[in-house]
Amino acid sequence: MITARNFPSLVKVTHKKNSFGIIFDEDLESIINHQKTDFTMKTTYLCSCLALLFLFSSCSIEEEEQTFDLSQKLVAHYAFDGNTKDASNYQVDASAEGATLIHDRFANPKQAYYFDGIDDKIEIPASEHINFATEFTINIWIKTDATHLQQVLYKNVFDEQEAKAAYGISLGYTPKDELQKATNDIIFSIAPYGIEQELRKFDYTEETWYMVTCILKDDIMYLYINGKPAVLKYIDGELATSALPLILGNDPSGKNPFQGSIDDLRMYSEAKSLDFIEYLYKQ
Ligand SMILES: [Ca+2]
Repeated sequence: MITARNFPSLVKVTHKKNSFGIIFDEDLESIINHQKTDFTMKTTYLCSCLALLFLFSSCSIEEEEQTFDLSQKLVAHYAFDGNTKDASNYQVDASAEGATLIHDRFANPKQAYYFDGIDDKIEIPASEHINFATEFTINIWIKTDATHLQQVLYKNVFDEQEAKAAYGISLGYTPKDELQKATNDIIFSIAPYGIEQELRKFDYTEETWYMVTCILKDDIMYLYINGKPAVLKYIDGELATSALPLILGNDPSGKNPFQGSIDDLRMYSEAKSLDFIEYLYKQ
């Protein structure tokens, strides 16, 4: 249920978690320090967002379970139930290169894909429907048994030399430290105008399934883990995506292979609500 408490005290910098596990880390502090000129505008905008959230909250039905149409604005859906077919209306089938079928989070055999952490990947052909510019929801289930840097999902920017994901999901390290150490981060990144922006949730547990939800809307990135809000961040700019395929399990360098299981990738051309994400988590 959305309440204003889901994203509390956004204009304050705090490292405490609330009951939903939200972390306001140095990213937010950095934004505040570096964007003083538009801070007032952002704060005003933020207040508007919170007011809207509260409004939606007060209008929601709290006692009854809501149901949602999971196909609404669905532009890609890889259920990985025995194959790499796209179950959305667009039918842009993917291809597995080395990745093999494995049991899913319900222990059903051959209902997800396993990546060996060496060279396995799945490629999704470039499609206009996943060339998001300003708004999307990406939902994916992952389980890993490693802590090193791993790329889960990567959609490249037009300029290949920049080698930054227009949007991506990765795991496991602190890239801005000279000494890269395992921090078991779940990382949602985008690169509007080639400037990399990241959201992180710390301390995933190995050999555990997680539902990771990444949303971009109105210049705000949102990261949800297991149907709960984890962290959000203001960014500026539109994404520029390329005609290159979307890669699962590595990045174009081939140097950051994912080791573990991936299942049920859904991509929506709109930002989904918290209620929707909670509903999806229960499926
Ligand atoms: Ca599956």
